[in-house]
Amino acid sequence: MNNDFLPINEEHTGTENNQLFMVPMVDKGIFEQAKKMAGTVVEYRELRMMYSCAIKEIRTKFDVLNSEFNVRYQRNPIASITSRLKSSASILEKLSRLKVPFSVENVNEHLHDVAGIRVICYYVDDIYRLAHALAKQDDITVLNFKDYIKNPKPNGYRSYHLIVSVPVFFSDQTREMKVEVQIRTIAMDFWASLEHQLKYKKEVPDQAEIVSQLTDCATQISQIDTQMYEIRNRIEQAEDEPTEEDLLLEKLRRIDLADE
Ligand code: 0O2
Repeated sequence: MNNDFLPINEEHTGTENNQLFMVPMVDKGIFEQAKKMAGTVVEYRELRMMYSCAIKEIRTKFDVLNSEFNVRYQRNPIASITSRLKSSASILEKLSRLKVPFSVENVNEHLHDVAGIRVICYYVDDIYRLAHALAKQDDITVLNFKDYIKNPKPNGYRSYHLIVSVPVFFSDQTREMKVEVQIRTIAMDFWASLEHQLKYKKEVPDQAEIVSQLTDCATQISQIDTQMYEIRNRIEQAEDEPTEEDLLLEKLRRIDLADE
């Protein structure tokens, strides 16, 4: 172990919610910043609460879009939504990487991914539809976006990323809060989750070869996404003319859906 590194805790890996995690190791600089963080605990907790509320705002927007698409187009574009608040250790690590000292102001100013939400879609076209629908909402400001679907990372990573700002209304103030939104298909998410795990499994032998294989898998997954999209379009186009009974049942189904 590098002597410059001090563990916050004992160094170990383990499982939490069935996911591999590593307790982060911090250098002496970060250790001092951690003490500073602990000193501003009330202010810092309040900031985390605000980010947590911003996640709720964005999540609700996607829930609404999902319900609307269901009623209008008879299918859900969203398979699932997950969210996370960046851990304090990761915040310190990232600030240190940016060579910015810890302060509540610096977290707000320099970090764009304290609040993160991940939207998993079935089909690629739904990713763009949802991103566009979110971006054009009056209270949303798009600060940045990255299209890793049209321009995948060299390792094959594909996803659509947006950094948005959303107003959150508190009892005594309104705050514009930044949220990182990642939108990807189930297939893209499957790949990204495995690749992420691999990064932390330092003991995996022949890592370079595995990384190269993963890049091949990413290409295959991209082809599967395209094929599934084409199959869906063909099925939708080939659908029979509905009978009167079908139309009536569909009407009833839509009435029920509007309640959800
Ligand atoms: P976590 O724990 O998921 O939040 P930055 O965010 O500034 O560090 P960058 O390159 O400007 O880096 O942001 P980018 O490219 O938008 O990537 C941010 C997030 O996308 C990452 O967050 C990952 O969640 C995901 N991501 C990006 N590249 C990859 C990749 O190659 N593989 C996988 N599995 N995920 C990726 P964090 O902060 O790394 O982690």
